[in-house]
Amino acid sequence: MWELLSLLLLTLAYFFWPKSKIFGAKFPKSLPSLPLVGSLPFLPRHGHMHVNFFKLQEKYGPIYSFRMGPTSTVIVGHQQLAREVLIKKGKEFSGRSQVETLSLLSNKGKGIAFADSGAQWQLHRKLALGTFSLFRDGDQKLENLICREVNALCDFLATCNGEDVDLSAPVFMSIINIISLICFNMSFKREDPKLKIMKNFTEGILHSLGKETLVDIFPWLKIFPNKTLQEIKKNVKVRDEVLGEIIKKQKEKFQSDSISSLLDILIQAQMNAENNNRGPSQDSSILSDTHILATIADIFGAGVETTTSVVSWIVAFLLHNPQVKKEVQEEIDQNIGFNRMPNFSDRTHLLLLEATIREVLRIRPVAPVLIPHKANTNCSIGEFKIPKGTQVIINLWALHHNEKEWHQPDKFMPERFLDPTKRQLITPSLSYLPFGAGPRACIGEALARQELFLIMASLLQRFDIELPDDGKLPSLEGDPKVVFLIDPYKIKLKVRPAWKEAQGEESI
Ligand code: STR
Repeated sequence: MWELLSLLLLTLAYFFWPKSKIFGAKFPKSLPSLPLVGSLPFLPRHGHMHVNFFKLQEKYGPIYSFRMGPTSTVIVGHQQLAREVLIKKGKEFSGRSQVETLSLLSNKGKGIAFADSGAQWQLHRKLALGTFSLFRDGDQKLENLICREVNALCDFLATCNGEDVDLSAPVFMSIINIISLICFNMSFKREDPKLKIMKNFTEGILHSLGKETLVDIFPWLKIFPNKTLQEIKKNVKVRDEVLGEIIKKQKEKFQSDSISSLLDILIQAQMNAENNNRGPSQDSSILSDTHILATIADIFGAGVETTTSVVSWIVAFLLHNPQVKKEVQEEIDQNIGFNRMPNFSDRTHLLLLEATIREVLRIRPVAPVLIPHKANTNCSIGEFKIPKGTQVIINLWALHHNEKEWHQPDKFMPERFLDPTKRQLITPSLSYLPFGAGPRACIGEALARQELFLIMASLLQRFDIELPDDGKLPSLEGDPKVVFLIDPYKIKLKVRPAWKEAQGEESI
């Protein structure tokens, strides 16, 4: 019986083994594949996916393909080809395929991050990008909002002086407040029970999304009960209730002459679309309340999870590299001192801190394979033909760890982003795209960079960051979900004597 089955599989494999010549002269070289299951049996099952894809480049080159169930996927692991996909042919490759888990999360492809390219995605992306112009100057200036929250964060952390703490929880609360101010023009008190609920559902979504789930490969499996899908559904339901309630409350307060948040912008667009002279316009069907909720949920999730995780990575790398930590602190002491808070223009002086942030984004990118793209039309990458509907994955990990571009890529070396005199920041290689690029580039890059800089500068100005009582260093291995998370760890924060002294002098 088994012999027969093996023989059958081998015969089938022979006929279905991708033969590039048959497939049309130039499709990227493919991993072996079997009928129905595709290349699944030939994909490494252990270790991190982005690392496995990177290793496969040794055998298959910088661009190759595999089949998963019914679709072909192309993996790109070189900066020149990646730039062609993301920037030069950004429009052609701006599609997203609808997989079951992401479809649950985005309410069938609504919102921005997981929406397929089209009028709805374009409009919501434009409105979300436009929101940042509300926070350019005046009372609502983004930098001031962030500084206020960071100051509150530091005040809170000072109450944990000398204790072992998991930094990510308090940081998460502050980042939620910043994103709430942008989305709703409101913030939460640290003890508000809603914050805990938000932390739970965001973490729940993130953890269930990253699990290896066959459902995304074989969509028809969804007819069987599936624990992961149940878990996502449960968390999405709580999320929609919590955000829905806030949206409802804020909507009642809406005044068209004072637009001050992403929600206001979305409501205004919705009203304009509905009150169009010629009756509801085309836009009104893509600006329903559920569309608004989906966009807010995207910005919320993206704004919170990413920055919180990067702060944890930076602190972990500083603990592993105490010399860098010391030098960054000296830089802060010399350029800012202890009598004022850091601001964003200090970025031109705190070069080692800025280089450290850039290096962490290189060595542990937030999204090591970005979010898969899809070809909207028949097009090409380099010399290869890519048929419409093909999934294209950019392996950012491969770009950031290319030995030809980066000297000792696995080593943490912030100084690679500085010129030899250490007086200027440099871009040492084009093989670096921590925020992606092109029409799908991260919307929150400017926000993230300000948050990371101001949080790290303020923390290091005020505290010494040390190992916890058990002396355990955080693991730098990481846990790649949709966001490349770091395993939870504890640290000890101690208010710096020099800072205390300066505060004392001030109050005299
Ligand atoms: C985090 C968990 C959550 O509650 C909602 C979202 C939706 C948007 C996602 C976000 C997630 C994870 C990080 C993403 C973001 C959109 C862009 C961002 C994937 C799943 C990145 O590309 C890093």
